[in-house]
Amino acid sequence: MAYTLYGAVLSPFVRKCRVFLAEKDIPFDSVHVDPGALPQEYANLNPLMRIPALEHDGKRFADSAVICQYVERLHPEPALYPRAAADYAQCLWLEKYADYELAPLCTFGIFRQRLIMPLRGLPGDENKALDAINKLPALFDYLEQQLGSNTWFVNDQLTVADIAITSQLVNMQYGGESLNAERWPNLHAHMQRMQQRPSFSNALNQEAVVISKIKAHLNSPAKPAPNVV
Ligand SMILES: N[C@@H](CCC(=O)N[C@@H](CS)C(=O)NCC(=O)O)C(=O)O
Repeated sequence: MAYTLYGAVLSPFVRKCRVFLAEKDIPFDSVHVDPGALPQEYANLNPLMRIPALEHDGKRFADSAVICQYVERLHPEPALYPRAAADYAQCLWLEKYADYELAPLCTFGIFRQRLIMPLRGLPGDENKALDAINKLPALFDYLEQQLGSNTWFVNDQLTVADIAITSQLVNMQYGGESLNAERWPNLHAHMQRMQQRPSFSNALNQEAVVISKIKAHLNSPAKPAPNVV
């Protein structure tokens, strides 16, 4: 039975699910929904009116973390959650850290204020972006220390935590900020490693088209705004 993922390609939570499914080599249909203009019926998929949502086998699920866990149960290999209890908990913790600590800064603080608000013809709040930029180093210090010289964050195996963290950092980059490789060398190398995987690079290639249309529109509003954010 096919999977249908509802969302917009530049959402870090949608990207997390797309990369997760790609890592497991699971085909899925994408249905574009604009998080800024969700139709009322979308409440049947997610009463909180947020993306992503998943439809599979007549069932509907909301929230990227729930979606990834559901898919993992049905397709346990390759495992994207560690088996051992402590590693599993650490993986969930870092995924949560990405979704609830990085996201308000990288995505809602920087990306949304600098790209999405202007795209919608609204003024972005640059003070909010600057506040996020001031707060992020403490979070990067923590992640740098958690990663150490390991390849992946938990048990040196690729997990949903790696995908979730890089997904948020990508939105920060779209907002014009980059991770300082000298200050956070391990985290920077991890981000490069993650982005070079086919699962991630395919997603980013698809997104690059949208990003360049947004930039073209913001530089010259006569050019059409993409409707796929
Ligand atoms: N915890 C949720 C967060 C989802 C989320 O906040 N999505 C944003 C887009 S990046 C959204 O739908 N925002 C619409 C809104 O809040 O009105 C998840 O992991 O799926």
